[in-house]
Amino acid sequence: MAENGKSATEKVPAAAHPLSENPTEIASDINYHVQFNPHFSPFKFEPEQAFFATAESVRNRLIKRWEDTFWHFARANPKHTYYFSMEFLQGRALTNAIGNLGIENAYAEALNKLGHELEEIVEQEKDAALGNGGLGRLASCFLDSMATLNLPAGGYGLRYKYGLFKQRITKQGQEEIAEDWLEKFSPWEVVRHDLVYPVRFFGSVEVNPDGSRKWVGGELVQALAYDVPIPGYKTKNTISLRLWEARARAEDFNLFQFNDGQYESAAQLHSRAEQICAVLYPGDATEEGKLLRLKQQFFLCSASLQDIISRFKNRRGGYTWSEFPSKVAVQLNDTHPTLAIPELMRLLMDDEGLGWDEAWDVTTRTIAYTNHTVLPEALEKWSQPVMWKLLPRHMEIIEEIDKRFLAMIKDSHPDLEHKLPSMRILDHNPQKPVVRMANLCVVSAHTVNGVAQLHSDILKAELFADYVSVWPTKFQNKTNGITPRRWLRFCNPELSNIITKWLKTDQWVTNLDLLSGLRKFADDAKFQDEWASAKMASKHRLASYILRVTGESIDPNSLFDIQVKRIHEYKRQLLNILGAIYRYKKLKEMSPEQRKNTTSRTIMIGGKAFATYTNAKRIVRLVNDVGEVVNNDPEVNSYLKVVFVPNYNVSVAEVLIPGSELSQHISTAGMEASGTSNMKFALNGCLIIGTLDGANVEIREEIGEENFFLFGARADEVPRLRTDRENGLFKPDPRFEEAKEYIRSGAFGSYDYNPLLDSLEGNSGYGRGDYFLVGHDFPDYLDAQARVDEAYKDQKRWLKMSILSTAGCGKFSSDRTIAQYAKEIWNIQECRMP
Ligand code: NBG
Repeated sequence: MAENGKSATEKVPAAAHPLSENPTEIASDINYHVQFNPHFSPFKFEPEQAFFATAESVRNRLIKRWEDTFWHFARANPKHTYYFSMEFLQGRALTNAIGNLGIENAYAEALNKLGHELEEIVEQEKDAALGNGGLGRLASCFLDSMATLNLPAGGYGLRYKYGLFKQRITKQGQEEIAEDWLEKFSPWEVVRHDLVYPVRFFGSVEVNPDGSRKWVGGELVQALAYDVPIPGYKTKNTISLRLWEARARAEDFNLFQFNDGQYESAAQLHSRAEQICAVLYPGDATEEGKLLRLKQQFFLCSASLQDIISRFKNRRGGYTWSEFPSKVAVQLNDTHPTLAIPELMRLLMDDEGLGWDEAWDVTTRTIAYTNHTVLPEALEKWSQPVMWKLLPRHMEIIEEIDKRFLAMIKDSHPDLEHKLPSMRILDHNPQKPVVRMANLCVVSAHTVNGVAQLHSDILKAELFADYVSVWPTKFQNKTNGITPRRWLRFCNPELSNIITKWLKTDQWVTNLDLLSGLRKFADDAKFQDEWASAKMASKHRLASYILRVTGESIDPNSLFDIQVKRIHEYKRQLLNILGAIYRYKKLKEMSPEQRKNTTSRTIMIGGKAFATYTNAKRIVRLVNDVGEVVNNDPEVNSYLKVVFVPNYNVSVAEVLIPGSELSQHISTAGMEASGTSNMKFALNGCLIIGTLDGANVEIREEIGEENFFLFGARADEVPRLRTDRENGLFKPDPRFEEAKEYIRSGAFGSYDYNPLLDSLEGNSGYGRGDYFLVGHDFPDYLDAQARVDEAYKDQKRWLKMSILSTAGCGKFSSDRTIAQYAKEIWNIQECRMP
């Protein structure tokens, strides 16, 4: 691989062997990997062995294209975007890879010849869960779109040994278990021993005789690159997700101590290096935890920038630094990679000898920032003393940026001077001096964007309002999107086939707007029939999955109602479960005859709670406790089931979403920046019950308000409702009181849910006094759910709404989002492989 360090004019090596699409040849290729590239006994060919051999055979195809793409980019030398993200939630790769390469059928046939079913082999793969939720999955959807749109672009992240934990549900609720996705190995990554960079921590700053400064001493680790090839759909372009792993150097292993029997201290630097990429989001309640997280962030930024700079310097025809921003765009996925700003400044000034002004000009024209949240606890603030200790040179640079920002405001925006305490980067609060990472991003990035229109409006009107008059054109919106490949074409083949058949083209897979062509069939009885049977097939698949993982049997004829996402009070799973409790209580009060007139429902809730987030964990337990009672109550369990879906992740979503009929996106308005699962559900013909929050607003606009079950306070009403509450003006609806009382009565076991219920009481305070307005929205929510029940009784109408949901989702393709980033923020053009 010559992408780095070698000139692009060197000869492109020829492919070692032809990449056949003939099933017989593919089968022999798979066999070849079993025999000559064995990771197991070559005499075994169980599904697991078959998966690894199949994946390696697919990987070889990807590698060929990936090498060719890099050569092509190197020769064409276009501007390149690098997406910096602490999270990539890739999920499984096999179906996606053969799907994007258009060789699913050939592989299915080849595996058949070898006595295996593709469906079963695919299930062997562990999810690469190097992320938490929407932000990480968005990054992965973006990579798919960048490749598919033939953009010179790629991602930089960390190769965590343990990604997001595995969630096990016990009688006590959630238990976290380390998930070793690399237990065997990952067949998709290419280790790059040619790409190794030193990364420093701690140490001190030295002043050179000429006055320039230099960061010295401290602790050095090495960043080693692993490349994951990312194939585009129906294009040869295959880009890279480059993940860094931290390693200590051999010379840091103290052989003397080891031979002296001091094994632990001999390997101390090694184990400290290993900690860096050990886990995604290590707990940060302790000082050590905070330091480790900061180390992770800096490690990502430093290694990636050194790599970018080395590539820039090695490009054809030499370089001048002022050209850097016309060759390189860096996108910061939230504030986690903010240290890229002072690190780029440091590399340019201290290593490359640029002056402040020149370095600042290059940095600010290179870096752009996406904000993904307005929640105060998610806006990162790092302690100044910790930063001084870990990154002394960067703190000097941040101080200078802050100083120059203050001077600029005083000089050219004196009207804003009184706002400086909250606008500046450094908060010198003597109790807790911090660096405000979002402010550093806003001051330094050339563009700042939100992720849905409402969210971007809120950024301009509230969070970043004071900066708007300083930089009126800096703020943009880029409504999120999802890849139609993974989230419809591959996860829902039944529905995809019908769409292709009726649209008479499969072009919708790369031009999602074409789905609007389905509108004209929304009332067509034949089309509705086919639509309904595709949905039913997916519901059956989902029901068998639920049976397998929970032991609960659910009825595919009931309405499948799903809420899956990280468990958080603002996402209001509590509203959902209180609604379920109320429904259960009413069913209990009905006569058997009355029950027969109700709409049977299966409510599924899934998601992980952060290990130290106590109320979120109580919510998980409550859902399970409610399920335990409801599902075992013979009087009502043919009308209602409540199921907690354990260990929600990307591949579980691929089963749940196609089988869903109603999904809940019910956050307190103004708090969910965008949401992206709402788009996935709607794309798969699932109706939404939701608030006017995040991207719900735009989804409702696109699919038509009559096809969306809306309820709840609007974002602009929320502050007043909170004040009313503080002033004791809130009068709870009796149904809300009834549902809470039912829990208190012990109907769902003896666990003490008072701390959770107390969060819904009282008058004020974040997380208390019902900050998330569950009580306010509850009656409206129940009414909306009643409208759902009615609508479901009329299946023709429901199907029409379902079709119109899918038909209206064109806008939510991540291809559209990425095309907008490319044009409006990055200024990059497609660079397609011939
Ligand atoms: C999340 C938001 C979601 C949004 C995703 C992707 C963070 C910090 N933010 O609403 O909560 O859809 O980002 O933009 O994870």
